[in-house]
Amino acid sequence: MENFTEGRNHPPKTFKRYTITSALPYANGPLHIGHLAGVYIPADIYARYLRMKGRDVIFIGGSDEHGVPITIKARQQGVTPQEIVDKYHEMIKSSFALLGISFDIYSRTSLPVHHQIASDFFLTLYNKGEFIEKTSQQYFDEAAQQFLADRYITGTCPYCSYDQAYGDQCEKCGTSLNATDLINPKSVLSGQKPVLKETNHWFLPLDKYQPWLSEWILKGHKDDWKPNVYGQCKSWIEQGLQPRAVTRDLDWGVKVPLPDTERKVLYVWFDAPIGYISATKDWAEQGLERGNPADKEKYLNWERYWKDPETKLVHFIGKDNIVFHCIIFPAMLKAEGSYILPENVPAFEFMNLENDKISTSRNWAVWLHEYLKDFSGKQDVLRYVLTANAPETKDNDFTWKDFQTRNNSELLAIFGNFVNRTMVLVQKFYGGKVPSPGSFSDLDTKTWGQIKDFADLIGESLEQYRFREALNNLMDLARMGNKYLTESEPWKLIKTDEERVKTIMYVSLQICANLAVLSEPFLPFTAEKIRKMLGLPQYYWDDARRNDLLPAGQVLGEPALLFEKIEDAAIQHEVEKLLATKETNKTNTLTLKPQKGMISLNDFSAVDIRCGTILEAEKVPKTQKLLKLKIDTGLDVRTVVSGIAEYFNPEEIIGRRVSILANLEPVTIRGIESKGMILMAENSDGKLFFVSPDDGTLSGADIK
Ligand code: B3M
Ligand code: ZN
Repeated sequence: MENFTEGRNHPPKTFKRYTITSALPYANGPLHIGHLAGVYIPADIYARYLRMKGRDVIFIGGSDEHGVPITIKARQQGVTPQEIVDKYHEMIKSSFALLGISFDIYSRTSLPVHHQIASDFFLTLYNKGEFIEKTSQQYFDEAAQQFLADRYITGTCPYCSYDQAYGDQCEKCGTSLNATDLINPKSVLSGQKPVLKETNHWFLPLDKYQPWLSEWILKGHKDDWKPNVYGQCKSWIEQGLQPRAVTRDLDWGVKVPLPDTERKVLYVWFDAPIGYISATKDWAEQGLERGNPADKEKYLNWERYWKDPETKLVHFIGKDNIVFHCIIFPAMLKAEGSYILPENVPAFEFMNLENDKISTSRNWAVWLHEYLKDFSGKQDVLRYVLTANAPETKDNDFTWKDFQTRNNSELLAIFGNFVNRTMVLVQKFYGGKVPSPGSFSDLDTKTWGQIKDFADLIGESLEQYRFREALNNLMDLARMGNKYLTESEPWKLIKTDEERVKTIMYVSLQICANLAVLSEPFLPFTAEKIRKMLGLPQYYWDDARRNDLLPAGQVLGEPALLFEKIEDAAIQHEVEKLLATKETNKTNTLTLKPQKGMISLNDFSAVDIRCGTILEAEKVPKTQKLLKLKIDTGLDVRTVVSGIAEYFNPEEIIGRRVSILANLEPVTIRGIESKGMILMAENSDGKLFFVSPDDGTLSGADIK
């Protein structure tokens, strides 16, 4: 085991093992590229790299199956929360596997092992007197007979006036809120204004941990945590920390393990991070049952991954989760007393899509399961593009055009092209057998000398969580290979200097072998393809410090293409999908007008609305909007002038069923007497729709 430094002012620290966690996605929807770019791909690269360094690593993932996001989704779809989490857990888990995310365990928080561990954790803190119990007034929906936790309540943010802020957070300005801070609070369940009702909850007094957090983060991690992470923590701590409720009045979640707490559960942000611990136990239990017997000792001592100070704990998360992983969870671990703390929390910023924020509700996303269908076999292309363009230090943008360019002009033209040229030439010249090198030229010596620097170069970037830089360094190795081939021109020399060509091809093959080793964390599927072609074993990372991975005389497999060109048509297809989403969203967003004042039933019964049928329709000359309609109202056939010409062609609407306000006083429009009005529904963008009675109704039937 070797030492390495993280950050300038820290002494080199050696760790015996690594616990790498990645945020547990809510099992309430499929995964999209934002999740991947910001959390799972970097975490996977890091874990794969450390494993190749021969370190003892556990890489943890799992579904977050509690909390209001789940119950709201269940309600929207009219199914139980359990059905929601079952559906999405399976879907998420299998997409991760297909993308090659190499979790040691992908667990879920609805498992009994998690309920047990979370509940024990709560009890330990409770018994140590680490909580304060408080009675407070909380919003309650009388119609639904339910307290309104977190996202069950929306209203106007008191800080930025955003009118869709949640009861726990404003997603516009990022401020964390209490439901009682909201202006004009509204229940998501009934749409009504909720009432305040007394309830009691347990709070973790974060204020008590303020001095310690200040010391640990602001002094201890000033140099090794990313500036975006450190900055957020600093601002939280400087604002002053408040006690935070760790329980909720809800029916879905880990039950509060205390008497008389019937409809209370642990707050999802209390139980979810404990999910990392229970996932580790889940891993150990499964390992003992059907894992490698040689690892028995590791499984039995699974707690070392959480309690041994020689373990390095790293949380991969998106920036919206920083406070939970840097402040609240560490305070919980500290309060419990027997756990280690995260060494680093390399949070990423957000990935946007075609210049717009990714949004599940607006369906503005590239969904992983759809990508895997549309671009089957191209997992590494997505891994590559999302790493090359990772939102490491600022928000970034994914565009399909960039995706295509990076595939065609980088992966294919640089990486793939080099390996392919080498393989094809070796096949042609030597029937696929690695030649023995002759004496080295200056160019050979220089290239040979450079090959072995890449392992350390890329490794150092990865140890510092600089994934873009690391990937770029890897591509430099392929660039170097191309340059070497181009300058050496073996295809010309083969006619004049066969000995020299052997050396050139030998050196080129060694570069391919190094690429196979060093690309593994980033492009695991490609690395495996190259390994197969070259007949290489699974090397360790540091083997790539050697430049003679491939022995002379070894027989290679058939050359196969590593990457394919992505054609315009495939990109066009994706762009059109997004355009269609944009169109749907335009018509789907309705700005609601407030309800009008009350009328009596008497007022309403004065209104005579009938079912009618359009018999004739023609444009009113010299107007844009008006159609002259002949309507069969059942009572008579009459003329109505209607302002719908922008949305309907006269020919198309003949025979349409309509609702007509029959007893409206006639008016003369453009010299035509119009008797009545056709009822239309109007979207926010002014688009009109007929209010059509069912086909079974007869013209003249009353609408009341
Ligand atoms: N499920 C929130 C999120 O997906 C949450 C992460 C939990 S990590 C312990 O952003
Ligand atoms: Zn706000």
